[in-house]
Amino acid sequence: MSARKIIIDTDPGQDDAVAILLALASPQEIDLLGITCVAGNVPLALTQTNARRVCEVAGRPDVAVHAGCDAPLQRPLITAEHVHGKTGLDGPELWDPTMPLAAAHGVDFIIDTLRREAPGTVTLCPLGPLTNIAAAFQKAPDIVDRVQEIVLMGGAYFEVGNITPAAEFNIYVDPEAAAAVLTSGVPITMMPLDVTHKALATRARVEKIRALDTKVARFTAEMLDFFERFDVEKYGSEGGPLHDPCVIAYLIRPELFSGRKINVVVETTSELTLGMTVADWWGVTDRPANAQFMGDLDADGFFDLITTRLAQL
Ligand SMILES: [Ca+2]
Repeated sequence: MSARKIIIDTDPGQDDAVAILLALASPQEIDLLGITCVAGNVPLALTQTNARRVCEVAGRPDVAVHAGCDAPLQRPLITAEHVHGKTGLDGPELWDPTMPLAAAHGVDFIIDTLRREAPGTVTLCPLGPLTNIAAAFQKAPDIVDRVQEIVLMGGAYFEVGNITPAAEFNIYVDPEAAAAVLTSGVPITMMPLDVTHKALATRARVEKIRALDTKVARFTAEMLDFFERFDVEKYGSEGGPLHDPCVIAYLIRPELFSGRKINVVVETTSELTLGMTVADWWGVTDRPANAQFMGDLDADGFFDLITTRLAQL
């Protein structure tokens, strides 16, 4: 089997960083065509800088990192420095990246790539608000049918919200973009909080990564040391959830995950539940399924995969 071509669309973010590292460490399964950055966890100037830092840590300054949209489609940006720190990548000692930012706008890179590659051969992997993806579909409707699949981190149902009582952060920041993507007709797999909250970076799991004693492993462990503080205080869990790497792990080992093909609709008008992913888990409507909505994962298998792959960088 040849490696699957993907574009990672991201707002790093410590968990985004681990997702990028996992992709770069898995060339047999994943052909990373490029990275597009979006405003989300922190503003765009920081997310594109952080994405380049992550590529440099991995020894891959050749990866094309593009800056995309700096604000949601219709709303002011909401950020999450309270989770990720003021840089978005707090934890390790940071530096100014020397690899250049690619010239093209992230939205144009998505459009051009989908037009250039054979139809049905490029998977989009959004790890932040869905602004860039929705903007690309809006600007170039001809590319929608050419997408193989969208595998995204976002949404929540039984786990309810992490930015409001009803909504998960990525969907809440740009609900109009999320609604556009979910009604696009592209095959979609979602990693909601229901699954990512089971991917806990416990102390023992972080120490296993640190014990690899490589540059990438130390960088990752230091990020996770910082990242866990917020969630342990908030949820009393044993470690921070590694949300975004679920997307990449699914592409490598889908059997680690289980879920249902169901209908998912994004709330875009209610003040109370804005950005909620209304997931018809029990099939109580006759609305057609539009997403594979994940609910569970083999957390030990997931961390084994991350640890063995990071060892190869
Ligand atoms: Ca993210």
